[in-house]
Amino acid sequence: MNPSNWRTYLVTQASLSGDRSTPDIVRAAIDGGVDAVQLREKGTSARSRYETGLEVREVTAAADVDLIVNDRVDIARAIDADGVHVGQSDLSVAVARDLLGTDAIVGCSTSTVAEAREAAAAGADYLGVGAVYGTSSKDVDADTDGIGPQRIADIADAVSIPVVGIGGITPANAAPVVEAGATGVAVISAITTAPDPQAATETLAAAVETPKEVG
Ligand code: TZP
Ligand code: MG
Repeated sequence: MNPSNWRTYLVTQASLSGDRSTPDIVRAAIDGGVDAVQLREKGTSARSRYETGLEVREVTAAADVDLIVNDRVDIARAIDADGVHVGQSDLSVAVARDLLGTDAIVGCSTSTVAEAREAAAAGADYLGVGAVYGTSSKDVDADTDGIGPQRIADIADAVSIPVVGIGGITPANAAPVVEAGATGVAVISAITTAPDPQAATETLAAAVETPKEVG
């Protein structure tokens, strides 16, 4: 698939999955219609990320769902992921592209218009923009304040690649993110901590698909 078709994007985090494994959460999200999965798993070793990644690759490949690896180009290669997602302190978009080749999907985290323009110029295929709303999922010890949907609009206006909103997004507040110009939304907790991750994915997908009310 192409990032411009991503409406719902699951970012994995085993520490928030309760007694379910990351592949269990991914399977449920796929059954709920998720379009892309990012293997993130902060706080785990490279070996464990690789092993979980192999399982997640099998599940996503069978369903034809895109798999992206956070930060680590080597793990993306090792598990034959569709691409990598780099942040402002990771390998650059250009280096990731060099290492993975033209067919790979390279995404980049940005929170300002300047960062967004730079990532797009360097050849990113999509941007993760956030944190849109406050969230405690990014750093375990700190709440990240939100940049708000207006920043999504500013960035979507400034670049011509897909923009995926991330950070504190739930079915209740997802609509303003896509109305601001995001092509999709990425979530950790809205799916991962849900009692029924499949139903949570369906609800999120419906919130993103629901057209703006007119009149
Ligand atoms: N990047 C910006 S906010 C965030 C990441 C990885 C965390 C998103 O998690 P949640 O639980 O959907 O707020
Ligand atoms: Mg990173």
